[in-house]
Amino acid sequence: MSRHGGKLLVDQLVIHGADTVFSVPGESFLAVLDGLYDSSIRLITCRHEASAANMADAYGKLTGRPGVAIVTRGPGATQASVGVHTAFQDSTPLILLVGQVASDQIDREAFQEIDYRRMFGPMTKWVAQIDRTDRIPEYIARAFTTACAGRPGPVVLALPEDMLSSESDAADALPFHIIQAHPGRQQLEQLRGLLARAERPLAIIGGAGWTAGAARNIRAFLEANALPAGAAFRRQDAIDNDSPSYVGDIGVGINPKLAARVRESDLLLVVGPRLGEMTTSDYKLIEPPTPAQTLVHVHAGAEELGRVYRAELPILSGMEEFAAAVRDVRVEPRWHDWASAARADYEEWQQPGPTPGSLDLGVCMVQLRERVPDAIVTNGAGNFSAWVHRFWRWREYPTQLAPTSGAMGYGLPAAVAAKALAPHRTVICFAGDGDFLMSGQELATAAQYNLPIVVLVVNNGMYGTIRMHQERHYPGRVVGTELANPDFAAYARAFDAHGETVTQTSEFAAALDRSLAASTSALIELQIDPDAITPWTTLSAIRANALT
Ligand SMILES: Cc1ncc(C[n+]2csc(CCOP(=O)(O)OP(=O)(O)O)c2C)c(N)n1
Ligand SMILES: [Mg+2]
Repeated sequence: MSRHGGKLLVDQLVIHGADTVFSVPGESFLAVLDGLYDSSIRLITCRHEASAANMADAYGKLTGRPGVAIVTRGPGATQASVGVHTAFQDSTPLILLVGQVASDQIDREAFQEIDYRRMFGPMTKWVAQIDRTDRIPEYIARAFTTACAGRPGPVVLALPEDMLSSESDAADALPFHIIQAHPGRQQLEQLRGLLARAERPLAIIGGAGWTAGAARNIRAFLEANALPAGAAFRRQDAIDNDSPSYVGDIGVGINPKLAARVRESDLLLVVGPRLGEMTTSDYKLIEPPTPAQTLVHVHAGAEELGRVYRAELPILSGMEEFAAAVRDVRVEPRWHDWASAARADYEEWQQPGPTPGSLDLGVCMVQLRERVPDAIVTNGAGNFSAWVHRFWRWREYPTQLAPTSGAMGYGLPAAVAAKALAPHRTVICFAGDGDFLMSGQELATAAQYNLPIVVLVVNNGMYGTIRMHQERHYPGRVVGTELANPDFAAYARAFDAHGETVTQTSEFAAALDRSLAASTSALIELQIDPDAITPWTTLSAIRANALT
């Protein structure tokens, strides 16, 4: 059977299980679009390539299978690169397909030409160019395999135009397999021995590669052994936050009492996270290269084990494989008091405290939790997300879509992708006023594909995170961080969405109910006091502190 390269490529995507593709079209890959024309794949056309790539990242986080984005040459690829970087830092399986100039023009700096190997090299697991139509099945199969094997991550494939339009009678590939290691029996025995000798053990759960089943298994193991467990930065859904074992997030804005417990613990059982800068409070919470605590580090990528931290017991394993194996490991816990005190600290930490201004975000979060406890929650970057990390409760995997890379503009496209994949779930996107306008135009995509989401824009009139750092390091010298904002509710209405503006805590619940009842997307602008810079301190206190 002879097919053009675009059709051959789309057929391979279908074989490997892709059901949705995110794109901004380009004349460089017309043959792929033609292949999509009568395929089973749903094509979601976005308003910006960053969003297409971020949607593909969200797809990868939600399904554990590569999200696929297709973008055009130079301008498309450069715009999409933020999503590739996020997928790399977040260990998300992602495949970015990029148009490339025709092979007889290559290396002339032809129109929009880039050498993708050089451009994407440091932020992908693999980047290649498919030069022969008949090798498309081989390259696409390898892309899926590589994106998911071990530590997941992004793959970029460049597609020269003439390679796509040429015909080939190449045969299809077989569906790919997800390749993960299992923990050895001896390692589990060693783990049991280390736990049995511990007095103040603490687990840190996070990283990529979790599934709902793995989350249940790890919870069963933690609860059966009365083990307290924190969540790594923006990985708060791998353990049910209602579990008596869950003790809070170990990331930016960590509960100081939890930070003290990490330091005091004598055994750290780290399952999944890399132990990056955000989870280790700039590598100060846990000492590199040899932590004070006995470290058991379970990770899916061999190259991550021993990269920064020397573990007493490194275990190379996928999360599903480890969680299934550890589920029945039992020790006699000697740390009931330690564990219940850690949980009590968390419960206390989740109570909103006093905050400046008439709108208390902490109280809004609690009301939101009561109304839509099972929502999928997304966010980008900014101080507003500290309220999400602290006050939301994730109860099920996967329900958190947030960039550990700290990329602004992630939340809205992630929410659109989540709604496309889980149309019956409530999807809530948190954004800052700065964060939101980096991808606000995707409200058009939500409208076009009838994917109603609820966006909460926390408006403090500034790039608050940077202002906070400014006040800390150069107090009173405010520059480059102020924002003059549009009327966000009116902006939403321009996209046929429901728009609300809330300035008082007491107005929030009703505005939320109206938004949840809307048949379209909805946006609630939450105007907060700019002094309320985090849930635990104020801008004025930071400045005063810096001046003394
Ligand atoms: C794409 C990108 N650009 C810049 C930054 C640096 N940055 C981090 S947080 C932030 C401010 C976010 O402002 P906003 O969304 O209004 O949230 P706030 O901190 O005010 O709550 C900036 C500029 C970033 N993380 N990502
Ligand atoms: Mg702001």
